[in-house]
Amino acid sequence: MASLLWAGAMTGCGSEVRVRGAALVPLPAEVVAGDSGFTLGPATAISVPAEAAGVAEHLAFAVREATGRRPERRSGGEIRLALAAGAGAEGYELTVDDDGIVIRAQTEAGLFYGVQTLRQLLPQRADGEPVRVAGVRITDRPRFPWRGAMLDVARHFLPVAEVKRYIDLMAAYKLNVLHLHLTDDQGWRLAIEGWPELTKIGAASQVGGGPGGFYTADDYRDLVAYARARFVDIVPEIDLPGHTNAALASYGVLNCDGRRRDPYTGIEVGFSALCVGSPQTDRFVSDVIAEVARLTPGRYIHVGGDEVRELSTPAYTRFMERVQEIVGATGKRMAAWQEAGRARLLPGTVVQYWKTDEDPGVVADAVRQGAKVVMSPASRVYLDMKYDSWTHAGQDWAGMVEVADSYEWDPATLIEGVGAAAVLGVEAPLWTETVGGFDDLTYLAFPRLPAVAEVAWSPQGRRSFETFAPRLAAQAAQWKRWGINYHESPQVPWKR
Ligand code: TNX
Repeated sequence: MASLLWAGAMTGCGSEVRVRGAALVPLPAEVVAGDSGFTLGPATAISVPAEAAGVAEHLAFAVREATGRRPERRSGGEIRLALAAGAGAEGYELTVDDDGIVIRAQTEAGLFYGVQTLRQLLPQRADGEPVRVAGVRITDRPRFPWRGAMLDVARHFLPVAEVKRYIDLMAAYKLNVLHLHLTDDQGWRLAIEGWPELTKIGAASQVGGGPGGFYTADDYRDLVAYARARFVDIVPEIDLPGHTNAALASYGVLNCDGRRRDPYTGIEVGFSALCVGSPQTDRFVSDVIAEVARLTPGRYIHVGGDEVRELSTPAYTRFMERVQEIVGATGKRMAAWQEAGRARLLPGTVVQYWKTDEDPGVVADAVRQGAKVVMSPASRVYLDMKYDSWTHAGQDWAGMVEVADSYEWDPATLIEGVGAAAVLGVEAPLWTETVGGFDDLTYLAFPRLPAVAEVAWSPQGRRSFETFAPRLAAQAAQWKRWGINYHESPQVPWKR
C-alpha cells in the first residue's frame, strides 16, 4: 500500500477499468491506496444499522448519484455503515476492497462525513455501467470542531429553498456550522412573537429597496431540521446594539428620542444603535433572545456587537455584558464579533475575529478571559471580497481575495497570543450588500468555500496549495452537475 494524496486516474489491479484516484476535498488525515477495489453493479445494496438511520438516505443518494440507481437497503449489503468506538466525535474510517465498502464511525456525524468522502471517490456514471472504486483505506477526523459558513440574509433576503441549497453545498465539504446573520440595518428576517412590527416594517425591504422577506418560526424550524439532518448546526445572529436600523424603524421605543427611524436601503455601516440602558431596550433584547433560544437547539446565540460607532466604550461594554447575561439565562452561550473582547466575558464565550485591518489585540484580550475564537480573517475568508478587479459582485475593503489567499494560512498561528488551544474553528462569512441572487452567491463561494473547508478540516502539516489546486479542479465536474456558478480562478488547473 502506498500513500496517496492525489492520484489523478489510476488503473485497478488486474483490471482494465480506469478508476479515479482520491481527488478529495477536504484532504483526509490519512489516505492509503490499496491494490484491489470494488465494482458497484445493479445489485449492489447498502447496509445501515437502525441506530444510523439518519445517514441511510444520504448513502442511498450518494450511490444513486454515481450509478443512476437507488440501491436496496438490507443487512449484508456490500456498502456497509457500522457504528464502532474509536474514530472520535466526527471521525470515520472508510475502506474499499474486493469485498465491498465499509464506513466505520463512532457517531452518525462520522458516518455522514464518511459518506461525503465516498461521494467524491465514486466516479459518476449514471448510465447503468458498473462503477469501479479504487481500493483505499482512509482514516479521518477534523482539525477543528467549528467549521462554519455565514450567510447574510439581512442585506438581501434569501428564501428558505436557497439557504437549503447552500447547506447542501456546505455539508458536501464537511462544514458543520451555518451562522445566519438574521438582522441588520436593512432588514429584520425572523418573526418574533410579541413584536410584529419587526417583520411588518423591518422585513419589508433590503439593500437597493427590493421586497425583502423574513422567516416565520416554522420556516426557521424547517431550516434547523434540514441543517440538523446534514449535521449542520445553525447559529442565529441578532446583531446588537448596532446594525439595528430595521428594528429602530419598526419600534419608536427602541430609540432614545422615541421616534421611529426611516427604513434604510444603503450599504453604510456603523450609524445605528439601540437606546442602551433603557427598560424598553432591555425587554426587547430579552424577548428576542428568549425566542431565538427557544427555536434553536444549538449551543450558541450570536449577538453581533460589531461596528458600533454611536456608543461610548463604557456604554457599549455594559450593554454587551448585559446581553451575555440574557443569553446565559436561556442556557446558551454567547458568540459575538471581536469587538466584544472589550467587555468582561465569561469563559466559553466565542469571539469571532474578522477585522484584518486592525490590531487583533482585542481578540487576545478575550482569550485571556477564557473566550474561544472563531477565525474569519476578512482578507482571507470574507467570501464577499472580490477575487480580482473583474469580479462583478463583491467588495474590496479587505483587499482582493483569490482562492490561494483563502487557503494558505494557519488558524493556530494567525494572531499572537491566540494559539491552537484557543481556536474553536474557522468560518467563511458571505455578506450580501452586493449579492442579489443565488448565482452570484455561489460564484463568490466557489471555489473559496471548499478552500476554507480544508483549512478547517485537514491537518495543517499535510496541506499545501500545490496539492490542493488539482484536487479542487477535480471538484468542478460535480459543481457543473449541481448547476452552480463558480469562479474559474487562474490559480487552479481546471480540466477542459
Ligand atoms: C463588515 S464583518 C461588517 C459587515 C459588512 C461587511 C462587508 C462585520 C462584523 N461587519 O457589516 O457587511 O464588513 O464586507
